[in-house]
Amino acid sequence: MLNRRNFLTAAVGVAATAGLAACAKEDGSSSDSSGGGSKAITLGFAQVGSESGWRTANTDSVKASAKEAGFKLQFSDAQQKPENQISAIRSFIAQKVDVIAFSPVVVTGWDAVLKEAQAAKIPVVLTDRSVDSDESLFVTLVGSDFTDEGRRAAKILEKVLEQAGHKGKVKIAQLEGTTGAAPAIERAKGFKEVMDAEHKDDWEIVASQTGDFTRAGGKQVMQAFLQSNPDIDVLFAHNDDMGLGAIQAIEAAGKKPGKDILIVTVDGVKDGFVAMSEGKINAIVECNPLLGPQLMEVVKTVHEGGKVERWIKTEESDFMQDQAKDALPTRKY
Ligand code: GZL
Repeated sequence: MLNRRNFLTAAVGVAATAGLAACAKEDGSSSDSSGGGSKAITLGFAQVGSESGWRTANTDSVKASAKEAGFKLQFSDAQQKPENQISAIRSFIAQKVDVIAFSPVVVTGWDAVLKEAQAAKIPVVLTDRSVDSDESLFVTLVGSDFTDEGRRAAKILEKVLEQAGHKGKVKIAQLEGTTGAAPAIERAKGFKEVMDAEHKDDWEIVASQTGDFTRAGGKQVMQAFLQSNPDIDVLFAHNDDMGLGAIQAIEAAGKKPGKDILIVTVDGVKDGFVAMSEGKINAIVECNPLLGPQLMEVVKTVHEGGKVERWIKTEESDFMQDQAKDALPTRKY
């Protein structure tokens, strides 16, 4: 697993230093600020899929930023299947793209295809999710610290429990993200770190299962949770979409989401904020999907042989229910 703490973290400074000097022309070709013509950079991007509101916002950001940068974008949607991403990367290699970027569905199984890209002298940039591969096989990761998001979820749950006046034991159900995906592994790890350190005697995870980051998955698994654990106090969902699906199951069971079952989710998509403003989600840990601008800066710098930090971290914050209404109009995704 990529140990993010081994990497220097960088503010968005790489964006300031590299700067997108190229200005895009209508035909997608670009010229640098010195006015000299140059062939447009071709970027091969293998996206996870379209499983959640976060992913849609991430795809929109990548496409808009590539256009803005004047890059030629070859985009593929893997429908959450790692094998589809591997085929897409192989086709990018065959097309001799300048740079490959992808958000790996899961952390394992990438060594062979990354070695093929290395042999073809095509730099690979990870965006959003990391891989459990040799770090020499990719240039950098542009994305969030998921372990810290898990810690933040546990810390904000402390505030939610206090505000709700909850006393005594806390029975927690956990809706995990896609099995084997970095955000699922690391959010669970961060949440458990805080639990083990500060809530050994009062918090207990009574049920934990993947809902695959989708609303349908969240609803289906929550239905099962409620049958086997009617006395759940809290739901921790690894993304808003599974939380929104779970809300449907909770209401169908005659319970009040946000009251009978306190809910903490991760992402911060608009629908999550709407649910929070309606009192159905108690807190959201933001995970910023708008990685496009940072990614394109990195692609340009890498293509020009420049140096980038090993991890370009995204800035994000956390929101309690009473902040939802004011924050909604300002949300960008
Ligand atoms: C996190 C991203 C996750 C989101 C989900 O960076 O990989 O995948 O939290 C999305 O909404 O499906």
